[in-house]
Amino acid sequence: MGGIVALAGGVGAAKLLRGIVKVAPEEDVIAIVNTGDDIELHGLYICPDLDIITYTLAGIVDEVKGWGVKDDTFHCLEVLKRYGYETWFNLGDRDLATHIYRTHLLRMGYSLSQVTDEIRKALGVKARILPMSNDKVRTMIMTPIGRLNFQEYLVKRGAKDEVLGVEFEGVNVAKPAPGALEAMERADVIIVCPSNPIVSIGPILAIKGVRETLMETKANVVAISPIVGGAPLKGPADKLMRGLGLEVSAYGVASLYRDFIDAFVMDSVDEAQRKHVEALGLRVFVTNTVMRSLEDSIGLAEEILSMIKGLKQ
Ligand code: FO1
Repeated sequence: MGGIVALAGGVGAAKLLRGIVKVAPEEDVIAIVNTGDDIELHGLYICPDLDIITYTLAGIVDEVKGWGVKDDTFHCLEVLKRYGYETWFNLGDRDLATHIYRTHLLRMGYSLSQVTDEIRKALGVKARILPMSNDKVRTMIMTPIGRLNFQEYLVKRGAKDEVLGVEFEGVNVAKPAPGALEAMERADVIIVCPSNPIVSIGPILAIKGVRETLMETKANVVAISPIVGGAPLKGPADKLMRGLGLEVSAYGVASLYRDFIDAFVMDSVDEAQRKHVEALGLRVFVTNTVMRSLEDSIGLAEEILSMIKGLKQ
C-alpha cells in the first residue's frame, strides 16, 4: 500500500486533509506542502502553510480564521509594536512558540523537513508533513508598485495591487524535500488539494522533478477545484489567475493541471462546465466541494477516495 499523497497549500488543503485522515489511516497520509509563502519576521522563520496543516491536523487551529492557534493571545506582538517592529502579520503567543522552536532547530543545523517532523510529532499528528523543499523558495508578486513578498502582497497590502506577474525566487536551484518524489512514485492516490493553483500548488509543481514524477506515477492523480462558481472560496486566486491571463473558473484550474491529473473534482454549481473539462481528456466528478464543517470534509474525502478507485489501476 503506497498510501495517499496530498499536494497542499493552506486553509483549503487543511480542511480536506482533516477529512482524509478520518476516512483513511492517518499514518498512510503524506502532505507535501508549499513553502513559497514562508517569511522571516522578528528574526523568526515562519512557514504559514506548514503550520496551517499541522495545527489543523493537531486539532488546535483557530477554526474561524483557518490559521494560527485557537484561543491565542497577542501580548508578545503588542510589546514588539512598542519596540517599533512592524506588526501587520498577526503572530499569536502560542504560534510564536512554534516559530521560536523552528528557528532554533534550523540554526542548530536541522533541515526544514526534520524540524517539520519534530513539530508534527510533538503536536501528536500521525500524518507525515513534508515541506516541498528544504531550500529557500519565495513567491514574489510583481505589481505596479514593485516586487512584493507574497505575505506583503496578501496581508500587509490586502491583495489590492494589480498582479503583473508571479515569480518563485530560488525555485530553479531548489531540490524536492527528501522522500517527496519517492512518496509520489509509491502512492496509490495523489490528491491536488483545493488550494490556490498559482501560489500554493504552483510553487510545488515548479520544483525540479515534481511535474515529471506526477506525469509518470502509477498513482491515480486527482485535483479538486478551489474555484467555485467563478470565485475562490478564500484568498486571491481570482486576482492572481486574472493577472496571469487565465480564465477564473474550474475549467481554468483543470487546464493548468491537465498534463498530470487523471480526474478533476468540481462543485455542483459548476456542472455546466463538465463537458468543457471532459474535453481536456479528464474524468470529471461533480459534487459539493464546499467544506464548512468537519462532516463536509469527511464527506468530500470519502467521495474523492471512492470516485478514484480503479481509475488507472
Ligand atoms: N493571514 C492574514 O490574512 N493575516 C495575518 O495576519 C496572518 C497571520 C498569520 C500568522 C501565521 C500563519 O501561519 C498564517 C497567517 N496568516 C495570516 C495566513 C497566511 O498569510 C495565508 O493564509 C497563507 O500564507 C496562504 O496559504
